[in-house]
Amino acid sequence: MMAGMDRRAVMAMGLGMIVVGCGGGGSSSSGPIAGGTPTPSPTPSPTPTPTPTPTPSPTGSLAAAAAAKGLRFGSTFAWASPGADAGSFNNPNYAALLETDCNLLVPENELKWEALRPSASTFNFARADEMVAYAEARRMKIRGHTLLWYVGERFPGWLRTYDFGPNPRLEAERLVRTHIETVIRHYGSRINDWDVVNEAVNPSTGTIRTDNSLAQAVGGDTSLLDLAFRTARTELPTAELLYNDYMDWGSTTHRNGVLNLLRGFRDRNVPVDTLGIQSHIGFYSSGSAQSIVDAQVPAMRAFLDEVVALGYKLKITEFDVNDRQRAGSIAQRDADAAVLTRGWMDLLLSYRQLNEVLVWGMSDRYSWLQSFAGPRADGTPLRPCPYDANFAAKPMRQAILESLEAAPARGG
Ligand code: 9MR
Repeated sequence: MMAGMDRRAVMAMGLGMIVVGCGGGGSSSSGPIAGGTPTPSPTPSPTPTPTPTPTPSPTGSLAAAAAAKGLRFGSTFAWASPGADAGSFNNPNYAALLETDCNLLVPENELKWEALRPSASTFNFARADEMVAYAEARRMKIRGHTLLWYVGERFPGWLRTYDFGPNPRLEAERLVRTHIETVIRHYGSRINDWDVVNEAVNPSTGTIRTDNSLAQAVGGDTSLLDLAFRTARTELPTAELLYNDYMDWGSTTHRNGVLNLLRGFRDRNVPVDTLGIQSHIGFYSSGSAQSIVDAQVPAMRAFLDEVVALGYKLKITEFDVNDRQRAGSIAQRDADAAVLTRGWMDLLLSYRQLNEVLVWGMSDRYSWLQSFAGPRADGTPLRPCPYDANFAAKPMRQAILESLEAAPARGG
């Protein structure tokens, strides 16, 4: 089986079946959802605050290295109450990583419909507000994720079974417009960078997803996506508006589908500025890490060339490396992951249209991948992030640093 097939299957499965973020990620505000059946969020039992571990001083700062090239570097973080063991600003170990390396943060779950909108008519911003305030107090930029995640399993329960009434199209438009206006008006230009639409393309077919209640209410066309971007632009004329998806390496059908969507946005004059490249890369075939990079880069480069030719900017929005299927010692896995990281970053950073690099978590301890699709065969935890589960810098962090240092400067 092709590497890309493996990956598509894994991602489609994961996003369609069970995605349970670990630590603060999934458990803080959006619970697991299995096969479209709403299940209540598990309430995590309180865990003691980890004893602060002396973290080996990493070289430099990723944010500083990025800034030297006119870029930003950042990470996701999650809401958790003080004392909880989570990838949160309330966890001093985790906050130290954010404050060392990031000048850009994105809430992992707390700005999603599932977290913000407990019912059609109510909104709850409490957790997201705390996170935005934390970032602002440290002069970090915050980006918003996401105003419309077009995957039914990711809708709040009420929306999955919603009665759209006699005119479903009008009601779907009203729900989406109300959501975007309410959220954007709440933050105003404090959040001026939004993943407006997330994952609207079916990776297996390359066509727009039709298997969610909103899509069905409008008959499966792209009108709600266009409406989402137009509403966001009206509310925030200067914002950077993204279409965000995981058409990463090995997924030709998905990439072609995203290209079609991006062309359609241009044809219809839909205000989309940037393609968010999630970058959940990993080991989906065997061979040396460098041979995996070499096999994947040409197709990804051809894709990116087409995206920028359409006038889009780029961001890496959710980088991590899935090493679930990679055999070997921990040292070898880390070295291999660093090779993948360097190959991916070098390719993406070679595009001056790319202005931000975000990882989907700083520490292995809280990565969503720890609970995604089961454990590794050898029972060891995955190592997808720049820092290990004890907050020590890994070769991946060094690879990101070196790639930022080697990147061409933007804006010159
Ligand atoms: O990491 C997130 C995890 O904690 C949540 O449970 C899950 C569902 O809300 O979403 C995860 O983040 C996803 C992101 O929002 C969109 N791209 C894929 C990410 C990993 O599934």
